[in-house]
Amino acid sequence: MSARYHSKLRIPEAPFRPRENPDYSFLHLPSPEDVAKPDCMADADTIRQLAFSMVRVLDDDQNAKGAWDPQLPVSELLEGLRIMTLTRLYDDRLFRMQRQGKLSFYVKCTGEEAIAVAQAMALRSGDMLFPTYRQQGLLLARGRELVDMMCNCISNSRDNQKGRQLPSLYSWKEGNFFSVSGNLATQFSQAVGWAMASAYKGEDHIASAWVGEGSSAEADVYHALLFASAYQAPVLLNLVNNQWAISTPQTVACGGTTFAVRGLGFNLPSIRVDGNDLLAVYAVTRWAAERARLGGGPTFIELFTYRAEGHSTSDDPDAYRPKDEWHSWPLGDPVARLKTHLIQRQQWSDEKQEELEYTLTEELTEAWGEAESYGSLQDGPHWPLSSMFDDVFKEMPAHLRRQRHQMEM
Ligand SMILES: Cc1ncc(C[n+]2csc(CCOP(=O)(O)OP(=O)(O)O)c2C)c(N)n1
Repeated sequence: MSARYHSKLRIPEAPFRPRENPDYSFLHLPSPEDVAKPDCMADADTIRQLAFSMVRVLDDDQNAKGAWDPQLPVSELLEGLRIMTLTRLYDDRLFRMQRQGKLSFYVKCTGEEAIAVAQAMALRSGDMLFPTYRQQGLLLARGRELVDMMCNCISNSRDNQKGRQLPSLYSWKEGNFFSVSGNLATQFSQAVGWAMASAYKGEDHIASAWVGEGSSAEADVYHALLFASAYQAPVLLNLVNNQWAISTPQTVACGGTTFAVRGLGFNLPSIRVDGNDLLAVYAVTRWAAERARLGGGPTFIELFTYRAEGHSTSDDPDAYRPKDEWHSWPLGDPVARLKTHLIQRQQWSDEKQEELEYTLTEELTEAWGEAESYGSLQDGPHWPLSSMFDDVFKEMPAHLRRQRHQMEM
């Protein structure tokens, strides 16, 4: 036995734990002007640096700078702010309803609103979305009725999933929003398959999938990257790094570098972007969508953000991270940042934001009242139990017919 060799195990840790003072100054955040914007058909190998750096547009003072500025018209920025604000207020309302016993469960996306909203704005309505449970902003941006989303969460008679899904796991066929799966990471392979079919048929629709950084430890993600790369499928593969997978810090799934670099091993253009900057997320998504539509294949995108609240209504983040750590997050609050940007351009004001929040709150109150008119969690009406046998097989097999009959007896 040699005394000179000692293997060493690194135990991945969170940067800060409860009662510590979070200080994220160790993060390297380039200024928007430091990151070049390549042509969207650039060879993946020539733009490797984008996987290590970070695309930003809004600087620390919320001025738009640099080559990635998408130069969106003010009307679109205001619409982005409106939908992000609606997403936050919708989450707050449904969270409160859960605490009052009117929902069984809920997942907020607080702090991450810019991702879904900007990406929905940058994609076309015919593009197919394969989301996680934290992209409710996609639905709101695509115009899903609030009442329908709420009925989905209450599991009442108007729930389009007939009470079979956990609240927050939405599905909206007409909006090209694929059913959210409780089995994490399955959507990555599904999106690649859908995109391959779209290209095979010669269509110009592309697919976009999202996965959390924790779920990116699942092998499904790498099957998807391989197929996307081998077949050059027109798909956007978005990894949302919100720092936490319930109580597991991102260091466990990461391996000490950026998540974006994973795409490089598959020869995919791989870009890391400030996920709390609506302009930057929009610009990167447009770049990748344009590439996919022009036949340039997939792009792997790491959206760098922070999960501001608990994982879900079943979680207490104060048990594993400093209280209010979000306020120390150097990339700030996406809603406040866009609001400040627009105020500085004299296109918005605090008073207008207050007015907007008031109007949206009224809309939410009205929608909740209407949603409960289709049934409440406590009193129903709910879908009949026997309906669980429907929609599984085109023609119901004999053994299921027998089981349904037994249930109805
Ligand atoms: C295949 C699978 N493994 C584990 C779980 C349990 N689970 C649900 S959410 C979650 C954390 C996911 O974290 P992350 O992917 O980082 O996404 P986030 O919730 O932070 O958006 C886990 C482990 C699951 N639903 N499916």
